[in-house]
Amino acid sequence: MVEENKFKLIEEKWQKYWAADAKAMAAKNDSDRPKKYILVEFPYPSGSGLHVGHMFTYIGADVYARFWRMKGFNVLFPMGWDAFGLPTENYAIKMKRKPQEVTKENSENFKRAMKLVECSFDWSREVNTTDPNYYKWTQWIFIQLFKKGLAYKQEMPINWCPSCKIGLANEEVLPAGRQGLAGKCERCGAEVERRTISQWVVKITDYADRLIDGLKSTDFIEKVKMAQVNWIGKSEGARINFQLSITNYQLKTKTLEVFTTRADTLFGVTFMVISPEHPFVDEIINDEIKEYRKSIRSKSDMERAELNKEKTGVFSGVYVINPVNGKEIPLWVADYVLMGYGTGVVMGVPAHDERDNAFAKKYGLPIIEVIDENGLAKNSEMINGLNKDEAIKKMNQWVEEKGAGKATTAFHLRDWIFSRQHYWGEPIPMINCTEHGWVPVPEDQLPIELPKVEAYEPTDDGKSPLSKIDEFVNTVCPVCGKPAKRETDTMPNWAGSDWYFMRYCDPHNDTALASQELLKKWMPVDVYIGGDEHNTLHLLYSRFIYQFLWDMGVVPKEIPEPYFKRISHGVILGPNGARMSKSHGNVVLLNDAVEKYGVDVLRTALMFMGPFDGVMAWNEKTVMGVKRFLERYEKFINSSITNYQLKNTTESSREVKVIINKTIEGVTRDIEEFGYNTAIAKLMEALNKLSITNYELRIEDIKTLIKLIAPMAPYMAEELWSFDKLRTKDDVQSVHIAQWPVADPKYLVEETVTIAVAVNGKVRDQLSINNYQLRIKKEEILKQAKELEKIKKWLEGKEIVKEIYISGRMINIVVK
Ligand code: ANZ
Repeated sequence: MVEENKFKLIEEKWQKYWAADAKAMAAKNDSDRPKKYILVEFPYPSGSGLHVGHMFTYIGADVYARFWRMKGFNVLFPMGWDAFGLPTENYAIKMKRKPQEVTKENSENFKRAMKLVECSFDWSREVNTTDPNYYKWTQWIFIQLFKKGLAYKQEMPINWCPSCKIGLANEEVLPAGRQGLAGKCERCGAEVERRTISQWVVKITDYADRLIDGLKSTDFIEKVKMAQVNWIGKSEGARINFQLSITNYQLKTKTLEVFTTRADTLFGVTFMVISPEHPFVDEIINDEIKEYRKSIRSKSDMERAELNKEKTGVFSGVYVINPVNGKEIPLWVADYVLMGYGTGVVMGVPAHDERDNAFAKKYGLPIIEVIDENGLAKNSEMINGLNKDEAIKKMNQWVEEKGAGKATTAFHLRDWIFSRQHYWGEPIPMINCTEHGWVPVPEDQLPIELPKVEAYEPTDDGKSPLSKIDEFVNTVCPVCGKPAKRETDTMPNWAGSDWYFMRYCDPHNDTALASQELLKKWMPVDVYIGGDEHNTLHLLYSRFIYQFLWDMGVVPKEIPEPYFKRISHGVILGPNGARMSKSHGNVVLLNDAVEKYGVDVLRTALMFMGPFDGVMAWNEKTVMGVKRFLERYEKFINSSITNYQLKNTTESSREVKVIINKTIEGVTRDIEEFGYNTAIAKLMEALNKLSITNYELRIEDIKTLIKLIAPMAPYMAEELWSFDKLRTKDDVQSVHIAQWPVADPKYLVEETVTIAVAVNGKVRDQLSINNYQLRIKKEEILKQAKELEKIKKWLEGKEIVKEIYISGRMINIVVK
């Protein structure tokens, strides 16, 4: 495999062989082996040239899938295309082409690339969200949401990007804290405006608690759980009523309700703030407030909520009464209070809340402290001297007893704006009848296909381009048969990816999104590999849709959550350390890399560059190092095979057995935990040890070495595996379905490891333990260290303040 062309020959040979035998890799619906559903986020097939970074994640997932297949599992490892969305639409408009064609081209391109690097996806289950047979079910799900009252149409202020001509979800507007970018469109960087349009909204907030609780039964990495919990943002607090002062008797409204998490600060309230969009503001509107409303129209929620932004507001002319002390306080209208959270009204506690403080200072409002330096309540009558939690509890009780309020929870999670005024998305399957209002398309008429048209540019008036197509718009009401109009909005990008993992279980079903039986067979996804950028929205939306379908009985009762484990993959940067992209001029094109190094080297090198969840720069040196390693590995196995022929009666020595079994043990453990870089390092180490000493290998050990490298370097492994000399009659044809080796414990007990034991940084003794004891608990190792005679002496009469253990190397006990 040293010479390039030999490489190519090997690749071609096995490509043909594997293509003919693709079934061996495919998931089997009727196998009784244990199943393993390995899911990697399906890509948005963009049109830009594919580079090595694009393939990093898929290769990493593929190593995992190959490994579990060899471990005897019935592995479901599918792939598809999340192909609706703006980038394709924008690109198609620019190139004056049809998005359908562009999508087809791009996904074929991606598929070719994935095949090129030998990702062993089960292509018989490929899905494409833009295929009418697929989005029929995306539309069906929407209708079920509507029927259960979880989808409704509402006039909403939305973020409007004047350049993309699209409504953006809050999360698609760049957040505060990004200097100069806050409030701009995530995709094009244009300044986002506020507009009010009638939109479909999905009530994900009904599931807020479930989405938090459900996490308990999953094994997501902690960072992902936290991201979900924070996004949902559950806040325990209270709603408290403030009466309008008697001087406002002419107004219809008599009380205003605030949401607060700090009822304990009620005595420190010196003003009240209402969101400019609050309906009450209409009752008291005057020129000044009108002017103020106008001035904030283009601000995004993120900008308004930002802590260190200059606060603005106007006095409303109205006063309210603080229920705890009967004091009259002024009501202000200010945009730092958002209509979408809590009640849209806030009690201003300038002594203890940062934003209220800035506001009070600017407008000369009084500041009253109600918490002392020890965090205890003061100036607050019935709760004086209590700590925060006690004070909140007692005050909430007091408020409830007086009928002035109620303890409640608020969520930061917002309902999900489900309308886009764009062409390239799933049509929302609803019909508007003047008599019957919104009526869903009868299910037997699904899918409502996106009409194939010449012009689909978004329009300035904010209407979907579909609204210009009369044949699409005009229809009849399913209830009364009279003329009616179709909804022309399309679904957001997230719709198709909400349930694709279910479709993979049963991709060709045309009577259901997937059968119960096959969902039961394959769900939940055992491991879901994805990018950090999808830890909030995609993961929440798809968990919500799954939970909703679970409630409807569409998915099996015994599987309440869709994903068991979720892990994040890393990113490959360009050689200069910047994100690999055309605009940075640092791309390593996939085709070039494959041409230059071959697939095995590319795969193994990518996996060796760093931890699978890390951020690492492409490094030519690493690639060359890995290339040399694979060449040596192959050569070593080749010569071992030759030796074996000469001395086929010899047993491997105990030394060889120890090396081999330790390697099996380590590589297996590492791959299970996505530690590909360390698994490869262990193979390198094994090769070094075995080759320096000229040990002779028995046939089983040779096979083991081939199997251990197979997930990373599939071609080389297959080529070596195919040597006639190695074969016995019950060997399977392909190494990729051969049985993964299992370490024999009798060879694992070896070597002593010495750990330096220090007290206050000075080494005082050593602890000798067996290397397999290294896997015992840290506490046990520390205990043994503290029992060493010399160490005991140093610890006598001292208090241990800290114990540091650097695995396998050093212990430091800090005493005083
Ligand atoms: C008085 C107070 C005193 C507050 C204090 C905080 C600290 P989380 O934790 O995020 O739930 N708030 C309530 N509704 C709001 C809205 N619509 N827009 C902006 N701010 C709003 O935050 C809850 C706190 O945020 C509430 O508790 C309220 O201010 C404010 F020392 O009430 B607090």
